[in-house]
Amino acid sequence: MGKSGTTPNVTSKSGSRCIALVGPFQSGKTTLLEAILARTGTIPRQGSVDAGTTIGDASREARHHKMSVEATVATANFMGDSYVFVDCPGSIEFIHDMRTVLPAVDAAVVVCEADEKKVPQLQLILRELEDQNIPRFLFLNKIDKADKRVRDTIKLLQPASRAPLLLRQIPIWKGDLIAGFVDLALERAFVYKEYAPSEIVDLGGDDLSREKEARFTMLETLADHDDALMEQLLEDIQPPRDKVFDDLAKELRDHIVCPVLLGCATRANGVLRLLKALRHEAPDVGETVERLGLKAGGEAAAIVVKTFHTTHGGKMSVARVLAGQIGEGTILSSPAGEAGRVSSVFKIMGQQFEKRGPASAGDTVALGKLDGAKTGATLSTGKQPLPALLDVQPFPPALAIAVQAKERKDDVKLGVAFTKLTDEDPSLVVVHNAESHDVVIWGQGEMHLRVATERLADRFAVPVMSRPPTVGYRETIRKPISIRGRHKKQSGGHGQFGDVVVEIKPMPRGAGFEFEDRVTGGVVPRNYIPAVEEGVVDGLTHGPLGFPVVDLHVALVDGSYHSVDSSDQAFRTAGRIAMSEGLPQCQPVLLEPIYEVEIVCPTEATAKINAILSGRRGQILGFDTREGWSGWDSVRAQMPESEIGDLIIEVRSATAGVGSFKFKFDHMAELTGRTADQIVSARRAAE
Ligand SMILES: Nc1nc2c(ncn2[C@@H]2O[C@H](COP(=O)(O)OP(=O)(O)OP(=O)(O)O)[C@@H](O)[C@H]2O)c(=O)[nH]1
Ligand SMILES: [Mg+2]
Repeated sequence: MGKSGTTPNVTSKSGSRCIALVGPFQSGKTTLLEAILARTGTIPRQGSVDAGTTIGDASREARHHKMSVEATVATANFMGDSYVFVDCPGSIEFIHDMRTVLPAVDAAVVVCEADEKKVPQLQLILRELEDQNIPRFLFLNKIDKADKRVRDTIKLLQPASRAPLLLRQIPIWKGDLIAGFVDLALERAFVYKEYAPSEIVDLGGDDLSREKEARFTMLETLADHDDALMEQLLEDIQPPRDKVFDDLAKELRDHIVCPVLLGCATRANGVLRLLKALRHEAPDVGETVERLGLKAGGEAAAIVVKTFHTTHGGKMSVARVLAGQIGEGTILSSPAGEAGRVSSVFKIMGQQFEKRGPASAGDTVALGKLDGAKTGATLSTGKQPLPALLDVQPFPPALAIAVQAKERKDDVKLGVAFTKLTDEDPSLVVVHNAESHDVVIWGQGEMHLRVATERLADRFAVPVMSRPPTVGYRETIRKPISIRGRHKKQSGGHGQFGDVVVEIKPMPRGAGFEFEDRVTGGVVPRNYIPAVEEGVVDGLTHGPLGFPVVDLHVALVDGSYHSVDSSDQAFRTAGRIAMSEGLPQCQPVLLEPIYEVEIVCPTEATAKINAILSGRRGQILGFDTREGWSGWDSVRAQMPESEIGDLIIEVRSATAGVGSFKFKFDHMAELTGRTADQIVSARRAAE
């Protein structure tokens, strides 16, 4: 490995590095990846998100929506070292793809903007990194649009980070624009060139004094955890440059600070300095193995960061190799069982895959045909599979749609496509509703579900239709009655005769259904009684309002039979008749499912959330500060299922995209009045 001319103290690294590009929605991650690829000579020309020409957003869905909808991997070389960058989506709806990537990376570059509205999103992402002890740089992007002092921006962003944000570069202003930067560790000034490396310039007098001051602030922060440095500062001794770089690297890796670099991804400004910082300061795979607690003996080990199914070539697992070597023919196991035999190893460049030789510790590659490997799985080659290193559970889904194949003949294909879709993205959940026969896809939001249906059509060739899922309404009764159900038919030879008297009465909420046999004297013979109960149950599937009937007690109290014409079938029909004639007289009433919902949101949005909940017939149960999250609240409420349907859309728009909620069924509640009438007439119309 060659030494850099400008930065002292290069430590030799082993293996390829894996770096995640993360950050709030639309902050410029994909553009930064493009700039990195162009700067490293990996691609001849820098593409743009707006023109749909980037490596990161090359998928059809990403180009269509001009946003990242999945993690994308690209491989590059810089100064003789190999790097794999994973461009993660910023939208909270696709955050699961980021969360499965993070454990495997050596460091993350958090791309952010000087935008107050995006601070909660930044906090959310930093929290993931902090919780997992992943070293992180902040790349303050879109510096070409800066309209406030960088120092003020840092103040704005600081509440999002637990570790102090350590400004490593200060801008050089030319009028209202930032024309370059001073690197505080190097003590050198650079002016930006469009699509070309920045040019070293002399520091002017004014900039020089600003540099001294900013550098001192940086050193002071570093000295908080370095007594020797603190002493030097107190004694006014200039620490040697090597010492400063050592401290920067150490404190980054110990998660004590979060260094901040400046740049503009669209013009590839600041990108070279970022790459150099990664080269000198980011940990290598050895440290990542330690962080993950991997204890491999001689065997090879890897973790799967992403899974996808190609249109023709079967399943691919993007994996980071942590130890040993994995090549064509390597048989891998996970704690869940055998994962399969690697068909080929591929170098990844966005949507392009190129066969390569065996991968060794540090490499991030695609492994072909590991049908038994799941995203997040720990793979290994030994006789005994290594224990799982991690378990990334998706956030609970928040929005659902019912789907069906546009063409009946595709039903089987749809089932297969669902399996692949949820294998790729476990934050989607497919549920078959036995009662309504709906196939319901649950996802993290509107765009997530839209992309899921687009993938069904584009990648798996099953176009689908979607609609809101059926709400689980029920009905019950308020008034007890007694009624006779009589079935008598005389046709040709054998007739049919069944005759029952039942008492129907309401039961408390949640009691369900009870049947009681109070027949005396054998007026309905024993052997027909189960048939009567079946008939009653038949009558409950579709009550007078159109919904299943619950919370009632039915007692068989009287009846009569015919020695020749009576049968199970005849008594079952009699039971059903008793219900269909009796229930409308029992004052039927609609029941709707009520859920308990817990919404978390930044405090400034809490009032808006309360208003949204009240506007949706919600009953606020209380609110509190969110545990462990400064500046966030948690609101609890009870809400009807029908109002939760698209609640997430409103919650997201009230919270700059970061609000989320959990819900669980609580109880069924009576619903009367206009809303109930509308539901009942909609049901009738649908039938
Ligand atoms: N002015 C300016 N615009 C930028 C810069 N970087 C990115 N953009 C623009 O910001 C928008 C979003 O850029 P992307 O690269 O797609 O951002 P992203 O973070 O990948 O977005 P998601 O993956 O969807 O979260 C695009 O219109 C870019 O052209 C920058 O440095 N300066
Ligand atoms: Mg992107």
